[in-house]
Amino acid sequence: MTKSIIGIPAEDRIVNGLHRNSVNQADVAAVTTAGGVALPIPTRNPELMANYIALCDGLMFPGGPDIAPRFYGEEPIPELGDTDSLLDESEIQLVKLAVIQGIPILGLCRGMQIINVALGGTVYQDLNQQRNRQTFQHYQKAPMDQGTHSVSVTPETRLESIIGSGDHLVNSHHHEAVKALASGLKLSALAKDGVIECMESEDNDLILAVQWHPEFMFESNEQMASLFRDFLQRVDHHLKEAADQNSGD
Ligand SMILES: [Mn+2]
Repeated sequence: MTKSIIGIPAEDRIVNGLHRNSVNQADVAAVTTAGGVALPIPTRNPELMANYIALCDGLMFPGGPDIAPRFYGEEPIPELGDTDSLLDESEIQLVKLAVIQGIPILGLCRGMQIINVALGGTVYQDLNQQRNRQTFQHYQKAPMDQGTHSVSVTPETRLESIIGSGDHLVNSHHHEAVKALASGLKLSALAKDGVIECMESEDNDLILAVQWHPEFMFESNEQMASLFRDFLQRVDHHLKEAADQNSGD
């Protein structure tokens, strides 16, 4: 049976002195367990993203380095971590193309932030430095397959239909976070300190993104696994719609 192809932008990592296009196996395993196949997308050539996206049925934006603040109109503060403009530019291109082409998106951690920036939103460069209210620990010291802080799911959201209402325990490995949501996106979960932990499309099923890392929890946590199954269902739904449109011509 044909399987949906999920593009995953690859980070540039230097291993033994060589640049490698790197994708975490946890991201690949999350996609394949949910029934798709994973396609790493090299990110050194942002101008080629239209060519790569033509090979993909869906896009998953993974965790990774900080985002260069120039992409949302700010100067870097001292607390900003590693950034890579080519990764940023490539992912921003992919998000914009996906929205135009109606290709479903799942964002994880940095992935959520870059989706928001691509669509005109902003992020905190450093939660502890830039947020003028109590901020809980979002860079956990616990193992990544264990949840450490809770998130409250917003009623009547797609997230609620996937993982259920109320509070859920999630892992957390970020010092940046979404600040102002881009237009077209709505809030779907908050941490108890008010940090935005999930966002989704306002008017369709194209975008869902979480600030945590379900790819490190899905093997032992059914709700986290269901985030990836829902993503593959959104991809299937889009493919069926596109096929119906073509056969109607
Ligand atoms: Mn968090």
